[in-house]
Amino acid sequence: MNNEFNPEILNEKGLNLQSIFNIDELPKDMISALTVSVPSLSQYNQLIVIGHGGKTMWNSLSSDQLATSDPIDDYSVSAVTSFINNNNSISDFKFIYPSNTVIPLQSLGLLAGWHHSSLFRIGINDKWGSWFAYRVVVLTQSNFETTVKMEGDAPCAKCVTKDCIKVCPVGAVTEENFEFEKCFAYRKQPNSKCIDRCLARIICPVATEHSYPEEQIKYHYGRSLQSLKNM
Ligand code: B12
Repeated sequence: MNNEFNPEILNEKGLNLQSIFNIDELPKDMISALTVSVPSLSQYNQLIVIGHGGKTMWNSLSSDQLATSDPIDDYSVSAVTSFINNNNSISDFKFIYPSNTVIPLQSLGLLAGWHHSSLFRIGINDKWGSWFAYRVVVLTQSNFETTVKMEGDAPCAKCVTKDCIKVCPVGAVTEENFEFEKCFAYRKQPNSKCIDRCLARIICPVATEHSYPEEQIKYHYGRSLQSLKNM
Protein backbone atom coordinates (compact mmCIF):
# COMPACT_ATOMS: atom_id res chain seq x y z
CA MET A 1 0.00 0.00 0.00
CA ASN A 2 1.23 3.52 -0.79
CA ASN A 3 1.99 6.09 1.92
CA GLU A 4 0.52 9.60 1.92
CA PHE A 5 2.83 12.29 0.47
CA ASN A 6 1.04 15.28 2.12
CA PRO A 7 2.88 18.16 0.42
CA GLU A 8 1.15 21.00 2.36
CA ILE A 9 4.38 22.16 4.05
CA LEU A 10 6.05 22.40 0.65
CA ASN A 11 3.12 24.14 -1.02
CA GLU A 12 2.97 26.80 1.70
CA LYS A 13 6.64 27.58 1.06
CA GLY A 14 5.99 27.96 -2.66
CA LEU A 15 7.74 24.66 -3.48
CA ASN A 16 4.52 23.80 -5.16
CA LEU A 17 5.74 21.50 -7.95
CA GLN A 18 6.50 17.93 -6.95
CA SER A 19 7.00 14.87 -9.09
CA ILE A 20 7.65 11.42 -7.61
CA PHE A 21 9.34 8.70 -9.70
CA ASN A 22 10.20 5.07 -9.00
CA ILE A 23 13.90 4.95 -9.83
CA ASP A 24 13.67 1.54 -11.53
CA GLU A 25 11.01 2.94 -13.92
CA LEU A 26 13.18 5.86 -15.13
CA PRO A 27 14.53 5.60 -18.69
CA LYS A 28 17.90 3.81 -18.94
CA ASP A 29 19.78 6.89 -20.13
CA MET A 30 18.50 8.88 -17.13
CA ILE A 31 19.63 6.13 -14.73
CA SER A 32 23.07 6.07 -16.41
CA ALA A 33 23.38 9.87 -16.19
CA LEU A 34 22.35 9.89 -12.53
CA THR A 35 24.66 7.00 -11.61
CA VAL A 36 27.66 8.99 -12.85
CA SER A 37 26.83 11.83 -10.44
CA VAL A 38 25.39 9.68 -7.63
CA PRO A 39 27.13 6.30 -7.25
CA SER A 40 24.83 5.38 -4.32
CA LEU A 41 21.68 5.70 -6.47
CA SER A 42 20.79 2.00 -6.08
CA GLN A 43 20.38 2.42 -2.30
CA TYR A 44 17.14 4.35 -2.90
CA ASN A 45 13.91 3.39 -4.61
CA GLN A 46 12.24 6.76 -5.32
CA LEU A 47 13.37 10.12 -6.73
CA ILE A 48 11.43 13.29 -5.98
CA VAL A 49 11.85 16.47 -8.03
CA ILE A 50 10.65 19.63 -6.29
CA GLY A 51 10.28 22.99 -7.98
CA HIS A 52 8.68 26.35 -7.53
CA GLY A 53 6.09 27.81 -9.88
CA GLY A 54 5.03 31.46 -9.77
CA LYS A 55 5.49 34.05 -7.02
CA THR A 56 4.78 32.23 -3.74
CA MET A 57 8.31 31.01 -3.07
CA TRP A 58 9.87 34.45 -3.48
CA ASN A 59 7.23 36.13 -1.32
CA SER A 60 7.69 33.54 1.40
CA LEU A 61 11.50 33.67 1.13
CA SER A 62 11.63 37.45 1.43
CA SER A 63 9.61 37.35 4.61
CA ASP A 64 12.01 34.76 6.04
CA GLN A 65 14.83 37.32 5.59
CA LEU A 66 17.52 34.79 4.77
CA ALA A 67 20.85 36.50 4.35
CA THR A 68 23.13 33.65 3.29
CA SER A 69 25.25 33.39 0.14
CA ASP A 70 22.76 30.98 -1.46
CA PRO A 71 19.42 31.98 0.06
CA ILE A 72 17.17 30.11 -2.37
CA ASP A 73 19.10 26.84 -2.10
CA ASP A 74 19.26 27.14 1.69
CA TYR A 75 15.59 27.97 1.94
CA SER A 76 14.60 25.07 -0.34
CA VAL A 77 16.77 22.49 1.43
CA SER A 78 15.50 23.66 4.81
CA ALA A 79 11.84 23.42 3.70
CA VAL A 80 12.32 19.95 2.22
CA THR A 81 14.19 18.81 5.35
CA SER A 82 11.20 19.92 7.50
CA PHE A 83 8.89 18.10 5.12
CA ILE A 84 10.93 14.89 5.41
CA ASN A 85 11.18 15.16 9.19
CA ASN A 86 7.39 15.44 9.35
CA ASN A 87 6.80 12.49 7.07
CA ASN A 88 7.29 9.21 8.90
CA SER A 89 7.16 7.16 5.73
CA ILE A 90 10.61 8.25 4.44
CA SER A 91 13.13 5.88 6.02
CA ASP A 92 16.25 7.20 4.29
CA PHE A 93 17.05 10.09 1.96
CA LYS A 94 19.82 11.90 0.09
CA PHE A 95 19.73 15.34 -1.51
CA ILE A 96 21.29 15.25 -4.97
CA TYR A 97 20.37 18.82 -5.99
CA PRO A 98 21.44 21.51 -5.10
CA SER A 99 24.92 20.08 -5.47
CA ASN A 100 28.24 20.57 -7.18
CA THR A 101 27.54 17.91 -9.79
CA VAL A 102 25.27 18.55 -12.77
CA ILE A 103 21.92 16.82 -12.39
CA PRO A 104 19.94 16.84 -15.67
CA LEU A 105 17.11 18.95 -14.29
CA GLN A 106 15.40 19.83 -17.55
CA SER A 107 15.45 16.16 -18.61
CA LEU A 108 13.74 15.25 -15.34
CA GLY A 109 11.31 18.10 -16.04
CA LEU A 110 10.58 16.57 -19.43
CA LEU A 111 9.66 13.27 -17.74
CA ALA A 112 7.49 15.15 -15.22
CA GLY A 113 5.72 17.03 -18.04
CA TRP A 114 6.97 20.39 -16.70
CA HIS A 115 9.45 21.05 -19.48
CA HIS A 116 8.87 21.89 -23.13
CA SER A 117 11.56 23.67 -25.12
CA SER A 118 11.09 27.38 -25.63
CA LEU A 119 12.75 29.52 -28.27
CA PHE A 120 14.52 31.45 -25.49
CA ARG A 121 15.90 28.22 -24.04
CA ILE A 122 14.26 28.11 -20.58
CA GLY A 123 11.72 25.32 -20.10
CA ILE A 124 8.07 26.32 -20.53
CA ASN A 125 4.62 24.81 -19.97
CA ASP A 126 1.00 25.93 -20.34
CA LYS A 127 0.34 26.23 -16.61
CA TRP A 128 3.37 28.19 -15.36
CA GLY A 129 4.83 29.59 -18.58
CA SER A 130 8.60 29.85 -18.08
CA TRP A 131 8.07 31.05 -14.50
CA PHE A 132 9.20 27.92 -12.71
CA ALA A 133 12.51 26.34 -11.73
CA TYR A 134 13.95 23.22 -10.14
CA ARG A 135 14.86 23.65 -6.49
CA VAL A 136 15.55 20.22 -4.97
CA VAL A 137 16.03 16.66 -6.13
CA VAL A 138 16.00 14.08 -3.35
CA LEU A 139 16.40 10.31 -3.41
CA THR A 140 14.28 8.48 -0.86
CA GLN A 141 13.48 5.08 0.54
CA SER A 142 9.73 5.42 0.46
CA ASN A 143 6.53 4.04 -0.95
CA PHE A 144 4.65 7.05 -2.33
CA GLU A 145 2.30 6.82 -5.26
CA THR A 146 4.16 8.05 -8.34
CA THR A 147 3.02 11.30 -9.95
CA VAL A 148 1.06 11.30 -13.19
CA LYS A 149 2.92 13.24 -15.90
CA MET A 150 1.63 16.83 -16.20
CA GLU A 151 -0.50 17.10 -19.35
CA GLY A 152 -0.10 19.90 -21.88
CA ASP A 153 1.17 20.77 -25.33
CA ALA A 154 4.40 22.63 -26.07
CA PRO A 155 3.23 26.28 -25.87
CA CYS A 156 5.71 27.65 -28.45
CA ALA A 157 4.35 25.34 -31.17
CA LYS A 158 1.03 27.18 -31.22
CA CYS A 159 2.44 30.71 -30.73
CA VAL A 160 1.77 32.88 -33.78
CA THR A 161 3.34 36.23 -32.91
CA LYS A 162 6.77 34.93 -31.75
CA ASP A 163 7.44 38.24 -30.00
CA CYS A 164 10.42 36.69 -28.21
CA ILE A 165 12.28 36.61 -31.52
CA LYS A 166 11.41 40.24 -32.33
CA VAL A 167 12.30 41.67 -28.91
CA CYS A 168 15.76 40.13 -28.40
CA PRO A 169 18.16 43.06 -29.03
CA VAL A 170 20.89 40.88 -30.55
CA GLY A 171 18.88 38.31 -32.48
CA ALA A 172 19.94 35.46 -30.17
CA VAL A 173 16.42 33.98 -30.31
CA THR A 174 15.63 32.37 -33.64
CA GLU A 175 13.22 29.68 -34.89
CA GLU A 176 16.10 27.24 -35.30
CA ASN A 177 18.26 27.60 -32.19
CA PHE A 178 19.25 29.81 -29.30
CA GLU A 179 22.58 31.58 -29.85
CA PHE A 180 24.19 31.46 -26.42
CA GLU A 181 27.30 33.40 -27.38
CA LYS A 182 25.32 36.40 -28.70
CA CYS A 183 23.10 36.44 -25.61
CA PHE A 184 25.91 36.09 -23.08
CA ALA A 185 28.26 38.58 -24.83
CA TYR A 186 25.54 41.24 -24.99
CA ARG A 187 24.44 40.73 -21.39
CA LYS A 188 27.99 41.54 -20.25
CA GLN A 189 28.08 44.93 -22.00
CA PRO A 190 27.68 47.93 -19.67
CA ASN A 191 24.70 49.47 -21.51
CA SER A 192 22.94 46.20 -22.21
CA LYS A 193 19.14 46.13 -21.94
CA CYS A 194 19.49 42.58 -20.59
CA ILE A 195 21.66 43.23 -17.53
CA ASP A 196 18.94 42.30 -15.06
CA ARG A 197 16.25 40.67 -17.22
CA CYS A 198 15.56 38.71 -20.37
CA LEU A 199 13.26 40.71 -22.65
CA ALA A 200 12.28 37.57 -24.58
CA ARG A 201 11.16 35.78 -21.42
CA ILE A 202 9.22 38.82 -20.18
CA ILE A 203 7.32 39.38 -23.44
CA CYS A 204 6.27 35.71 -23.70
CA PRO A 205 2.45 35.65 -23.40
CA VAL A 206 2.21 32.24 -21.72
CA ALA A 207 0.92 32.28 -18.11
CA THR A 208 1.98 35.89 -17.46
CA GLU A 209 -0.09 35.85 -14.26
CA HIS A 210 2.72 33.76 -12.75
CA SER A 211 5.62 35.99 -13.81
CA TYR A 212 8.07 36.69 -11.01
CA PRO A 213 7.99 39.96 -9.07
CA GLU A 214 10.39 42.61 -10.45
CA GLU A 215 12.70 42.13 -7.46
CA GLN A 216 12.97 38.40 -8.12
CA ILE A 217 13.72 38.90 -11.83
CA LYS A 218 16.50 41.33 -10.92
CA TYR A 219 17.85 38.93 -8.30
CA HIS A 220 18.11 35.91 -10.64
CA TYR A 221 19.49 37.82 -13.58
CA GLY A 222 21.94 39.69 -11.35
CA ARG A 223 23.27 36.36 -10.06
CA SER A 224 23.47 34.80 -13.51
CA LEU A 225 25.24 37.86 -14.94
CA GLN A 226 27.81 37.61 -12.16
CA SER A 227 28.36 33.93 -13.03
CA LEU A 228 28.85 34.85 -16.67
CA LYS A 229 31.38 37.52 -15.74
CA ASN A 230 33.27 35.00 -13.59
CA MET A 231 33.63 32.48 -16.42
C1 B12 B 1 25.27 26.37 -15.87
C2 B12 B 1 23.88 26.98 -15.81
C3 B12 B 1 23.78 28.34 -16.11
C4 B12 B 1 24.94 29.20 -16.56
C5 B12 B 1 25.14 29.03 -18.07
C6 B12 B 1 26.51 29.48 -18.56
C7 B12 B 1 27.33 28.37 -19.12
N1 B12 B 1 27.62 28.43 -20.40
O1 B12 B 1 27.68 27.44 -18.40
C8 B12 B 1 24.45 30.61 -16.17
C9 B12 B 1 24.90 30.89 -14.74
C10 B12 B 1 24.84 31.78 -17.02
C11 B12 B 1 22.94 30.38 -16.18
C12 B12 B 1 22.07 31.41 -16.28
C13 B12 B 1 20.72 31.28 -16.18
N2 B12 B 1 20.02 30.14 -15.92
CO1 B12 B 1 20.80 28.45 -15.88
N3 B12 B 1 21.53 26.71 -15.43
C14 B12 B 1 22.73 26.21 -15.46
C15 B12 B 1 22.71 24.75 -14.98
C16 B12 B 1 23.19 24.75 -13.52
C17 B12 B 1 23.53 23.72 -15.70
C18 B12 B 1 23.32 23.67 -17.21
C19 B12 B 1 24.35 22.74 -17.81
O2 B12 B 1 25.54 22.98 -17.72
N4 B12 B 1 23.87 21.66 -18.37
C20 B12 B 1 24.73 20.64 -18.98
C21 B12 B 1 24.93 20.95 -20.46
C22 B12 B 1 25.75 19.87 -21.16
O3 B12 B 1 23.64 20.96 -21.04
P1 B12 B 1 23.05 22.24 -21.81
O4 B12 B 1 21.57 22.14 -21.67
O5 B12 B 1 23.62 22.43 -23.15
O6 B12 B 1 23.59 23.44 -20.86
C23 B12 B 1 23.82 24.77 -21.27
C24 B12 B 1 22.60 25.61 -21.21
O7 B12 B 1 21.71 25.03 -20.25
C25 B12 B 1 23.11 26.98 -20.78
N5 B12 B 1 22.17 27.62 -19.85
C26 B12 B 1 21.94 27.35 -18.55
N6 B12 B 1 20.92 28.08 -18.08
C27 B12 B 1 20.49 28.81 -19.10
C28 B12 B 1 19.43 29.70 -19.17
C29 B12 B 1 19.21 30.32 -20.41
C30 B12 B 1 18.08 31.27 -20.56
C31 B12 B 1 20.07 30.10 -21.50
C32 B12 B 1 19.92 30.85 -22.75
C33 B12 B 1 21.10 29.18 -21.41
C34 B12 B 1 21.28 28.55 -20.21
O8 B12 B 1 24.39 26.78 -20.22
C35 B12 B 1 24.73 25.42 -20.23
C36 B12 B 1 26.19 25.20 -20.44
O9 B12 B 1 26.63 25.89 -21.60
C37 B12 B 1 21.18 24.42 -15.12
C38 B12 B 1 20.68 23.39 -14.11
C39 B12 B 1 20.85 21.99 -14.62
N7 B12 B 1 21.44 21.17 -13.83
O10 B12 B 1 20.41 21.68 -15.72
C40 B12 B 1 20.52 25.80 -14.93
C41 B12 B 1 19.19 26.11 -15.57
C42 B12 B 1 19.15 25.56 -17.00
N8 B12 B 1 19.19 27.56 -15.61
C43 B12 B 1 18.03 28.08 -15.37
C44 B12 B 1 17.74 29.48 -15.36
C45 B12 B 1 16.30 29.87 -15.01
C46 B12 B 1 18.72 30.44 -15.64
C47 B12 B 1 18.53 31.97 -15.64
C48 B12 B 1 17.31 32.44 -16.40
C49 B12 B 1 18.60 32.60 -14.25
C50 B12 B 1 17.62 32.16 -13.24
N9 B12 B 1 18.10 31.31 -12.32
O11 B12 B 1 16.47 32.56 -13.24
C51 B12 B 1 19.85 32.49 -16.24
C52 B12 B 1 19.76 33.29 -17.53
C53 B12 B 1 20.67 32.93 -18.69
C54 B12 B 1 20.92 34.07 -19.64
N10 B12 B 1 20.08 34.31 -20.64
O12 B12 B 1 21.84 34.78 -19.44
C55 B12 B 1 16.99 27.02 -15.06
C56 B12 B 1 15.95 26.81 -16.16
C57 B12 B 1 14.57 26.56 -15.54
C58 B12 B 1 13.56 26.15 -16.58
N11 B12 B 1 12.33 26.63 -16.40
O13 B12 B 1 13.86 25.43 -17.49
C59 B12 B 1 17.88 25.77 -14.74
C60 B12 B 1 17.27 24.44 -15.13
C61 B12 B 1 18.18 25.84 -13.22
C62 B12 B 1 17.02 25.55 -12.28
N12 B12 B 1 17.34 25.44 -10.99
O14 B12 B 1 15.87 25.45 -12.60
N13 B12 B 1 22.62 29.07 -16.04
